[in-house]
Amino acid sequence: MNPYLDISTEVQEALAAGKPVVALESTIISHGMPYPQNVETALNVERIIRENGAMPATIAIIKGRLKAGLSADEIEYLGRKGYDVTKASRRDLPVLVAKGEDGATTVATTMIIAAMAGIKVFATGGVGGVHRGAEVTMDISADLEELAQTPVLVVCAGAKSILDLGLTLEYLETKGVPVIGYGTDELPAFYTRKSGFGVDYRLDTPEEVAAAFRAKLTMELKGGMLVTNPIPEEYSMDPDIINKAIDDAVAEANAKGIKGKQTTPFLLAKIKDITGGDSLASNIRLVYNNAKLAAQIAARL
Ligand code: PSU
Ligand code: MN
Repeated sequence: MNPYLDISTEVQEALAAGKPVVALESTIISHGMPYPQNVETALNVERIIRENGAMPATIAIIKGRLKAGLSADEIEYLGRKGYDVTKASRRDLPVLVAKGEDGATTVATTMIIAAMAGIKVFATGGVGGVHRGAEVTMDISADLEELAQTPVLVVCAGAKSILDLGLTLEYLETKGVPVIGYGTDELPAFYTRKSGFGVDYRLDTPEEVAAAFRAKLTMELKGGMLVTNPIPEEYSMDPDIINKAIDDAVAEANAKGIKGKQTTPFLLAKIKDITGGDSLASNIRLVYNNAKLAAQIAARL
């Protein structure tokens, strides 16, 4: 086993017994939501995964250790510490580990640590992608490169239009990452069920998704799979309101010269401010919805 990796006892036992396990990220805890909703959501997500017959493994870096499976105290610690925990993508791992620091894992890093631990399914809210204006800034999330090379299935609610959704799909196509619409032909846009962009394949049951990913693993095709699960209708937002909030947030980020790893957290926080917390409520609901689907897929894999 990787000498930097700690797998919690219950996650180890589940893996050894061949039981379904679902990985969860921690950037969403430290950077994606305010305290205390972040901790409450993270604990609820774990409960939902258990209720659906799988073992949750929240992933983070704590004092330089790569953790698969956190205690409630560790989740509380990351949630309280918030932005003071370094947002850790692939390039951040070596220095954080060597210095014994904490890191909140993005989709990319969560995939890396999940793969090290032998976990194949991961649930989150939104993935990183190709940012608007990337043809000049080259701001393309390391999440996409990870999906291209690490064999973990990621369940998300599509991508927010803080990204250029068309370019994000093109990039995933180039990298050979299947983009699945769960019960939909259209890429969901996180807060809304529709984006105007088509997915590669529509699959309607956890069995079908598990079968497709199993085929990918068996063929030893490099990389993961992106399952996009639309937010439940009752929690979805008015597209005009949310798109206006996103446009305003992107304009402010550009005016302030926000760059690099700050961009995504800045935009997420702005959107929450502009919509007065409605987007946070939707965000929480879609994460629960993804956790449930990921547990169902993991159970059939
Ligand atoms: N998009 C969201 N919510 C999030 C993130 C992205 O809608 O919480 C987080 C995830 O952890 C994702 C990361 O992996 O931001 C991507 O950051 P960047 O764009 O800097 O790669
Ligand atoms: Mn970026």
